[in-house]
Amino acid sequence: MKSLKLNTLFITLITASILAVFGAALPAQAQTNLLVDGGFESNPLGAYIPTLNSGTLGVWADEAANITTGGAPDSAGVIPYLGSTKMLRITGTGSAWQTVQLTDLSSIPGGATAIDTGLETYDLNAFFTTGKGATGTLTGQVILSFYSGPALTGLIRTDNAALVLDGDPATWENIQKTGTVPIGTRYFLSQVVYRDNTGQMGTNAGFVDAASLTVIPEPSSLALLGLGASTLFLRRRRHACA
Ligand SMILES: [Ca+2]
Ligand SMILES: [Ca+2]
Repeated sequence: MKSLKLNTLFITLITASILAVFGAALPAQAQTNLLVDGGFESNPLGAYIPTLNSGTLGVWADEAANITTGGAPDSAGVIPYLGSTKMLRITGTGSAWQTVQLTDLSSIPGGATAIDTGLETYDLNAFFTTGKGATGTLTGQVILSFYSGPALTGLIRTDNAALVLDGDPATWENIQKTGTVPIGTRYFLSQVVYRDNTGQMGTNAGFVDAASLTVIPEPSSLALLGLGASTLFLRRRRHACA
């Protein structure tokens, strides 16, 4: 029994060492976007969906937001950052509006295991721009909340990053937040938020495109590295026994 515990400890240490050395070096282009329709190309928005609702799983839930291909006066000069047809337009009569999406890690093979190593980091990313004719101070924001339970229960932590936009509809500003994923996380709530300082955004519409949430190392990479460490260990054991 003692030997088994030592073996497990040894494998864990080797896996952790390999991850520490190679985990951060995984190429960015290999990462999978955990957000469904991060480019707002196909998701049929248009109706308000309560934002703090577990029904947002794998789908964007909008608060005063809709997808547009143009046509509205404020979308003139705004070319989608990603794709050719659609982007998210945020407008309304309040001071801050958003769309949110919930990601269930149990739907990702090995997702929970990877996070509970304590070595996983995230990258939440989106591009924002103001609409034509927007006035005042206009801000974009990305927010990521970590939950241990379903239906937004067990909040562990919330991270966010914000940027004052440049007021030019023709340019997209990138807002990015990175950090560690807390151990015990089972659900991510990703939010993209647009706000102004007037309290009434009607003519101050903003646009969001190319939202992505990625984690490093990916669960599949972790599983492969863990398998490699185990194989290495077993080979060493065989040599030692021979
Ligand atoms: Ca798009
Ligand atoms: Ca801009």
